[in-house]
Order: sequence, then structure tokens, then C-alpha cells
Amino acid sequence: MDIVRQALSQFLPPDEAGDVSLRPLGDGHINATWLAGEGFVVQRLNPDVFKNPHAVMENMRRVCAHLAEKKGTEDFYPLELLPACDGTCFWEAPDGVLWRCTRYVKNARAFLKLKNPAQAFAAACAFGRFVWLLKDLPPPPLVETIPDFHNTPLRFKTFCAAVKADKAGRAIQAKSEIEFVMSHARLAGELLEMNFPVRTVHNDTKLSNLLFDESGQRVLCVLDLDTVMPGLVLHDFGDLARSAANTGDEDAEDLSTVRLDEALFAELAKGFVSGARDALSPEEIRHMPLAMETITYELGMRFLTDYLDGDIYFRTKRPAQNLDRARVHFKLLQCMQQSRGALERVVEGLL
Ligand code: GN1
Ligand code: MG
Repeated sequence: MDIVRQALSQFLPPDEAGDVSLRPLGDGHINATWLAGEGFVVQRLNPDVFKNPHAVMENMRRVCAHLAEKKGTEDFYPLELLPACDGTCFWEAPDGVLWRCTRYVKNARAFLKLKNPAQAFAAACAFGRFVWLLKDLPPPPLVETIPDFHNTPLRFKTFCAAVKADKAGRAIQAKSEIEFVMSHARLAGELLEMNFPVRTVHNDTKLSNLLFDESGQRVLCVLDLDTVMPGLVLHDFGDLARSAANTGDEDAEDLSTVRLDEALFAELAKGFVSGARDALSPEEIRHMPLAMETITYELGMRFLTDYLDGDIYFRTKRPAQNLDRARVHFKLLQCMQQSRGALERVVEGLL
């Protein structure tokens, strides 16, 4: 905890930083996060994932400043970065790791699962609006801090290399999942072949990256701005839908709990289209079901790659958690493909 307090003292007066309570916060798989008292969130950026953390923080500073300017016209809380005592918005610890501090949004709640269709609409509308709000972010474009983040064909190549290397000796445990990835390889390139425009997007739109008000019906704030960078709007929709229209948990061991809720998909699509306004073309709207399948395939493949590599990327709490996460996504992808016709009718209805 000493290092967390040391980090906090770069952003708060020393006596406040010394006294405040600290507890771990959130369900993120990458960074480490603590709640300080009831007012601040302290985060350690994962240096293995973010190789250029200064660019992550500069992207985030620009995005927060831009959103703060828009606050008057739209109803939301922009995430607020606290200045460090040296005038920057981060602290570089002696080991070179970057820390930051944001203001905690009081009386707000995050959800791992949706409670009802109205909440689905609100969540999707908030992520859609996020992209719309960033449409006029002043140039230059944000730095691509994780290059090829949603380059699914490249993720497939990385996966094949992991199977071949079998570093952790686990390929034998994942035989049928490996076959599943191989047999769906055609999906990897389909969305990118459409050449949709690149915009500033969130890139990590899982449901738990939103803060709702106490009623759980209104979104207050979009969190986790680490991967905001150039990308496809459809990837944002796909990532939200794979996390929010899944009836089970992201790492469910019981696959019978994992299904695609078509009604929730419909609300998510409606909400996203309404929030994104002109940041989403009719052609993109038509491809929302494909985008959801692509991201589901990609993420399942990333979890499986990490399982084969020995759990070096995503944080895990049990030995086969990454394999379970992969299985959930492959089951979900199968459900999505079975529902493809119905989902396409839903998005046609939005045009
Ligand atoms: C990671 O940090 P977190 O938990 O919000 C990952 C996302 C995945 C997500 C799956 C930088 O996000 O790409 O979709 O886990 N972030 C990074 O839960 O790889
Ligand atoms: Mg994240």
C-alpha cells in the first residue's frame, strides 16, 4: 500500500493522502485500481500492456479536456483527471511505472449485467454519444497506443503462433477450442474488408466501463479511456453487445447460462444508433451483427491465446479462467450466428 499512498500524495495534500482509506476497486483485467476515501480513484497503468504510457496519458488528457468542454451542452460527467504537483496529469514512479488519479463520481454504480431493456438503451446511447462527442476532437489524431488493437486477422496470426509454441503446455487441454478458432478463421477479416471510416473511438466498451446513477437507468460517466484512439465505431458497438447481451458471465464455467438475449441486442442497437447520430452510416448500421460476431471471435481468441501463453496478459484468479472466458465467447458466437437472421432484421428496422 505504501506505493499507492506515495502515488496519491502526488495528487492530494500530504496529510490527506496519508490519512485516507484505500481499497481495491473494479473488475478490470489490466490495470490496478484503488478507491481513496470517497473522493478519488488511483490507478497504476500496466506497463506490460501499455508500452507507451506517456502517450496513453496525453491521449486521455486531450479526451477529458474535450469532453469537459462539451459538458454544458450534454448531460453527463466527463471523467476528471487530477493534476499532479508537477503540473502533469500523472506520476512517474521511480520504477518508471505511471500512476494517475481521477475524481470518483459519488453515488454512481457500475454493472456487470444489465438489469432491464431501458438500461441497455441508456448504456448503448452513452457509448454511441461518446464517439459522436469525439467527432470534432481537434487534430492531430490520438496516438495508437496499442497498435493493431482490433486487427482481428493479426490476432489470428498471433493465436496460431501461440498454438505452435504451446509455451505453457496447455494446447492439449484446449483442443476443441483451438479447432473452433481455426474453423471460423474466415470471420477474422470480413469486417475490415468493408473499409469503414476510422474515427476516434473508445475501443473497450464493456458494460462495466460505464457509471450509472443510483437508479441504474441514467449513465453518468464513461470510464476506462486507456484505449481511446483511432478505430472503428462498429468495434465499439460489437464489444458492448458481446458483453451486455450475454445472459451469462464473461468467465462462466456453466455454459448453459451463456446465451444471446435478442431483445437486449435490439435495445442496444437502438440506443447506440441514437447516441452516435451521424457518426454511424446506414452501411455501418447494417453491419452491427457482424461487428458483434467479429469482436466476440476476436476476444475469445485473445483469451485462448493468453491461456496458451500461460496467463501473461489478462489478470486471472483461477488456473483455467482464460480458457473459460474463451469458451464463453465461442458459445456466444454460436448463439449469435444462429440468431443472425433475426438480428439483421432488427438493424434493418433502424434504417
Ligand atoms: C480488458 O481493462 P479491462 O478489463 O477494461 C481488455 C479489453 C477486453 C476486456 C475483456 C487493454 O479490458 O480489450 O475487451 O479486458 N483491455 C486491454 O473484459 O486489452
Ligand atoms: Mg480497459
